[in-house]
Amino acid sequence: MPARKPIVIDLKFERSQVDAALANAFSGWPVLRASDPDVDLSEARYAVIWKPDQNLFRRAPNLEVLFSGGAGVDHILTLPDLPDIPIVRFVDDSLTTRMSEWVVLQALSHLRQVPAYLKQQRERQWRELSQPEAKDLTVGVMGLGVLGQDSARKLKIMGFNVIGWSRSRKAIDGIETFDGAELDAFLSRTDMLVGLLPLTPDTRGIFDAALFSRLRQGGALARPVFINAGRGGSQVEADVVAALESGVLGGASLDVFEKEPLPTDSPLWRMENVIVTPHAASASDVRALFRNAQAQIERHEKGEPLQNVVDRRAGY
Ligand code: NDP
Ligand code: OXD
Repeated sequence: MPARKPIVIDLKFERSQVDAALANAFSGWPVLRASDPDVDLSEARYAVIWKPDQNLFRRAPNLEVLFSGGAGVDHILTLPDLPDIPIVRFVDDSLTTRMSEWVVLQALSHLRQVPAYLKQQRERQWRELSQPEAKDLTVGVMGLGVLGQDSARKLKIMGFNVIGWSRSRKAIDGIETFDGAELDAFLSRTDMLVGLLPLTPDTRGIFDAALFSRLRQGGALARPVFINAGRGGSQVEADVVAALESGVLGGASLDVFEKEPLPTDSPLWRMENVIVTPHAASASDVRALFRNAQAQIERHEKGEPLQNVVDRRAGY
């Protein structure tokens, strides 16, 4: 068997998590830690990375494949000195399932007025609020990739009327879909907007005042709700705040932000109809990440094609 090529790990995840996962990963493969400044990375052929050090590619000039520590690759595509080699996204059932849990949780929270009931609870107020059924609302999912499609299906199971929008039209049972050119038609039908888009030059700032003003007003919740777990760079936060203040939006759930952590002086922290989570909708399971990378490395070594390779021109 040919000698196994070194794999370098540069993941800005919690160290104990990475250590625990590494203890049982990549059996038989030499693993190097980029966090050790003295280790020689010149022989490394594979890298598993999430927000790596700026000098990684200078230290490891002979890489053949990069594995993203997450589904999103915007943090990789903007790295200086990025080598022209395949980049593999992280696609994993558990990541997908947990994202759908978060999306369904947020949709139901707004449907069932959870922020308003929590406020009433703190004020010891016993008052029933109007609560439409899921079927009375249309949830529009922007981004029908691995995560968007699973979320759309699970929203549908909960009874929502679900529609979806993506660059190229998708065929999904029971879900009406729109392509990139049909954004207006999609938005005008949407009462709850779910963002599961990657951050690319085309999607940067896409969730802005102009877009919010095209969402359907007067639906079962009276005003549209914005739910975003894609990337914060896709939303114009000043416009989100203004739309919530003016009533163009009736509520929001945000997991991602233009700047993370969300600055303590952001008005979003204090808005009663806003649910903030700290980029935690669906964290990568490091053990699954390593299993996935090893399986793909073994495919690559056998001359089989890599899976989930990023299209650099499209940016995701
Ligand atoms: P995919 O690459 O599988 O899907 C991306 C989807 O977005 C595709 O449907 C694609 O269209 C669509 N899209 C991309 N650009 C455009 C555009 N300009 N106009 C219209 N549609 C567009 O990604 P995933 O579903 O796996 O992940 C989506 C994103 O979720 C990640 O990039 C990441 O940013 C985020 N994420 C967030 C997490 C969190 O915890 N908050 C966790 C994991 C991921 P098409 O189908 O035509 O290619
Ligand atoms: C991802 C993320 O892209 O966690 O996987 O944001």
